[in-house]
Amino acid sequence: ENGYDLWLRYKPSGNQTYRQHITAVLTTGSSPTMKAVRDELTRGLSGLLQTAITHSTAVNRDGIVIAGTPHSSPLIHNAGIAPLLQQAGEEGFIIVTKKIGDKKCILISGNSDVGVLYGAFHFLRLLQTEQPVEQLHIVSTPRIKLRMLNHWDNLDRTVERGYAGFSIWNWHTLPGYIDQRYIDYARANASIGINGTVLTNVNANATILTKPYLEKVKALADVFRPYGIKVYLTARFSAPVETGGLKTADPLNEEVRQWWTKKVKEIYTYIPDFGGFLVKANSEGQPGPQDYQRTHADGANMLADALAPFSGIVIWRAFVYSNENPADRHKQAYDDFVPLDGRFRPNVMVQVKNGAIDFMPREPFHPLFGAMPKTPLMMEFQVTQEYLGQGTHLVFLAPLFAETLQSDSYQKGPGSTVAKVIDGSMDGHPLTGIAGVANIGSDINWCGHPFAQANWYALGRLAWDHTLSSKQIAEEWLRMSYSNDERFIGTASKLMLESRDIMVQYANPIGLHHIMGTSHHYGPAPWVNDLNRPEWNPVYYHRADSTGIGFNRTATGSNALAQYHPEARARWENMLTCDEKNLLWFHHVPWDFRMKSGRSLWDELCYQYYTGAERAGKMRDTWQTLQPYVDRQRFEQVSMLLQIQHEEAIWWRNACLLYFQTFSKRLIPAEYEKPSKTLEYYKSLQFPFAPGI
Ligand code: BDP
Repeated sequence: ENGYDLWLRYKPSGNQTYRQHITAVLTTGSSPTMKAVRDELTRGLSGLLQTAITHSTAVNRDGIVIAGTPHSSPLIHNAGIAPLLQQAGEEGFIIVTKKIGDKKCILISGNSDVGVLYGAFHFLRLLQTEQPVEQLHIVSTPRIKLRMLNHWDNLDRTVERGYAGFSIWNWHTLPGYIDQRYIDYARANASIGINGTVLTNVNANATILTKPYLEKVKALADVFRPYGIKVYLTARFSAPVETGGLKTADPLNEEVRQWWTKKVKEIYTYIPDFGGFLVKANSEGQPGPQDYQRTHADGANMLADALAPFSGIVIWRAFVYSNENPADRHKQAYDDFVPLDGRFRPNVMVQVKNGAIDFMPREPFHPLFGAMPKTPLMMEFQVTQEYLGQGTHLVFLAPLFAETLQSDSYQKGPGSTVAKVIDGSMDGHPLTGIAGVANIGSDINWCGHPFAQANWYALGRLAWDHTLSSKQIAEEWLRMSYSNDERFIGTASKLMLESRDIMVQYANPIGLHHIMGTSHHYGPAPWVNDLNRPEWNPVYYHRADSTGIGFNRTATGSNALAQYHPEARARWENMLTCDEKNLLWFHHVPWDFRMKSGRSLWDELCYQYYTGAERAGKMRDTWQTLQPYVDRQRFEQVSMLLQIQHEEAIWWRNACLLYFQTFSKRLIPAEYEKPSKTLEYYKSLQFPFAPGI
């Protein structure tokens, strides 16, 4: 198997009872979405049940799967399910077993066609994961309104931080040529409830807003529409200058405002349900309103005004930092955005990365969550593993996503979780969203590493329902992507669930962060100290010296901790009681500091690095025991990648410990095998050199 089918493989089910319970399909309605429902049920059921699926027009036997809305189907309208449908809301679905006349049927319904589509995919998921279907009573409704992917795809088809080939958008052959991939992409997204996609990189190119490209974008939007997916674009703030011939992009300038108004109108002539713009402004060299002494709110509101007549929205990113804030990059987004709370138009969302630095393997939640009650904040996770082993390491991200979502901001008392900020329940926002920076590319298996598909899957499932456990998500994905064999599931899900912790241990233990290689961000380079801006250098973040290591973000240091609610920061502010997972994130800690384990900080650092690397080796060994359950191609791919991961875990361990040892002046405890190479050797490695052990 090459992985192209993702989690929609529809292999023959081991459950023999399904054929009794499912005898035919009856769909109503003729919209393109209902056609997609019919096609997917036919495809899924014929694969799973290994039988030709009968399409029925009347309820003339038991076991008919009836799919439709009460508007298109009198059968459903009269089935007595109105109260359930009310609970399902606009995009939700119900799946219930019901007698229609004297026939026992399975009803898949929703208030909209796309709700039915989500229901159909969920029903197929039940079968794919071998759940009982005799007596179904499911009502499901998304907790988050905008469930999005952000592609960082450039128009030349390179992908910023993409590790799975080139962009799947073939701008050259669009709009005339519709690649089957676009349709399968839409199916995969709809199967996990994703309903929005930003096609282009946040480091934006204004060309996407020109006519020839809008025609191409329209072609994609037309493919995605039946699957409930809206298209969004990144807007380069200086587009009026670059493609409009204006002298300025000042958001308060009348000509500029008119340019955007006209541009937005034009976009909607091509794409009547266009979602809106995602904007990175005044960040890492991108143009923005501050170039004209205007605020982020001025910039966002100008675009929001242009989009409002069409119900479009602006998603304005809070990922900002600049040289002018040398004390601590951690603080800038909060400092810039909190004063603007209440000053954004209702159709603006502010998109905040999960942590204040940058998609690190482990970050405390971003202090903006809960601190801007008047503004709907959208979560930005990174599905592509820029800082988590990129295309070669198996790291299942659901635990990372869940850790952030379950963090307590305390902003409205205990239980004010980040999830409640994001799902709008804390401050009563109707507009809510979760975005994931996509890991999708032109590789035959979409995501590069066979297990990276699980992170795309997890993003969608958590955006639909952030209360799902990482275990459930891992197991669903494994069952659908590999096997329902319990022996496989038990071992493989454990491997997935531990993988992120293991990665943190061998790369960024005890709260270390941003110590990776320059620009490519692959592998360790904690020694780098010569980059132009202080906050680009790893040494800025770990601050190792003869006395200790870590970034003092307490009141005696940068005081970034003050940006958290007092009860939230209580977990971290005292070095003696600080949650050790984040200790060096918040404190500069003496080398001989006594850790909870009884070890000194230096010994603990060694322990973590050695244990992490050893556990990475165990992941590889565990995978070998799963050979009987996995097809040859994917088994071999994962085997090779886990071998690389183990070698690179040792690379991380040795490079970091040898370097930090130059400050600690302490020995690596005798029980550990000594690094076989010198620090100079590790410093000399050039990407993409992957060292042997
Ligand atoms: C950083 C990436 C960079 C992105 C930036 C962003 O290295 O490529 O452009 O985030 O999110 O982590 O804008």
